[in-house]
Amino acid sequence: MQMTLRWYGSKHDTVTLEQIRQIPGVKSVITTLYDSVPGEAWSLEDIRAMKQEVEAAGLTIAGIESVNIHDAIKIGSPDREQYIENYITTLERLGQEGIHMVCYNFMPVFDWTRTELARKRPDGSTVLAYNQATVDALDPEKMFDSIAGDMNGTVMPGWEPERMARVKELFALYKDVDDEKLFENLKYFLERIMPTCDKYDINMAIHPDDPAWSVFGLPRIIINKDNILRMMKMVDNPHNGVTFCSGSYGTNLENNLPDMIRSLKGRIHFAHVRNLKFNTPTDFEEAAHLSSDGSFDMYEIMKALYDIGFEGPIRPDHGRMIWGEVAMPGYGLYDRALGAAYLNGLWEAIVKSSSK
Ligand code: DNO
Repeated sequence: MQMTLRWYGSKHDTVTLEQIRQIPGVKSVITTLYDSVPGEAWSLEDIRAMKQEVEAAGLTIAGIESVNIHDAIKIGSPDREQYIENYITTLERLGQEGIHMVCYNFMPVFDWTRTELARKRPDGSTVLAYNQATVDALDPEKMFDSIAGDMNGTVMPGWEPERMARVKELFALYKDVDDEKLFENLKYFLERIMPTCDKYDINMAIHPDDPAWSVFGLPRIIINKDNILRMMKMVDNPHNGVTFCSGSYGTNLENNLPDMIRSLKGRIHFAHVRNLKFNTPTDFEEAAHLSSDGSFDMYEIMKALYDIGFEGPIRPDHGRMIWGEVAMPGYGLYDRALGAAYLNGLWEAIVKSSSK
């Protein structure tokens, strides 16, 4: 595996490439053109500038998170053709620039959903948290406003204010889209882009829905082993793969994470590894990466990745906000650096003990 850190670009991130470079074992970042609008083709100049900036700091780009999918593609409206063409152009340009992994999601309206961005834990750190009863009582149009105050002045991915201003309109667009339709539209999209992925050796890595169930009555399909295996089979090409995100699949305690990883051998192109602490099955908060701080066995997760021969990029996922840092919730430097060091330690131990 290749340890990386997510970086939002010098315009948006409080963390610098110079800081990332000093985290032991991190030689690459996962980044994106954060100002790009879903549906637009990325320009070669912008991709090159992003690459040059990262490389000038002594790092490389291990992949893109995300090239976002325009709603027309998810909904399956006639104008999706143009957006798919644009997506293909972006993939071609990324491939030409030597970038071979693209993370994306197929979630309607909301990307990830949390009810709190700064819940205080007993150690004084603050973390993102989710409570189902709060979601059930909330008007989806108010979701953004209810958490916006805790964003520390940053623009959170998937929660861009322009997009949130259109929530009502977006809900209306998805009114005839159920799980089956969403699967169908995903299949259509993947079949169209696979020839380009084959040509440029681009691994597509779908991110799970977070949380891994329907919120606000919207369809959500990338939620469990059955559905993800269905997706792998419906477009049976190794370039059609997965971002294995432990913190997203893990929101549903019925998902057996190591078993899911083993069932996806050869199709995991990217891993997000983080821990959650469940207070009840419908109330959880994000914990430190260390197994004993949360509810997951991180050794078993890393061991399963090792056992399937995972060689792709991995990143510590959301960190707690600690040591007074003010950053995008989940994406500060300190706790993610601790996470990277811990995951690297687990990996070294697994590699060494397996070769004895
Ligand atoms: C949240 C992230 C997601 C993820 C997208 C992928 O922290 O894990 O926003 O990047 O769903 O497209």
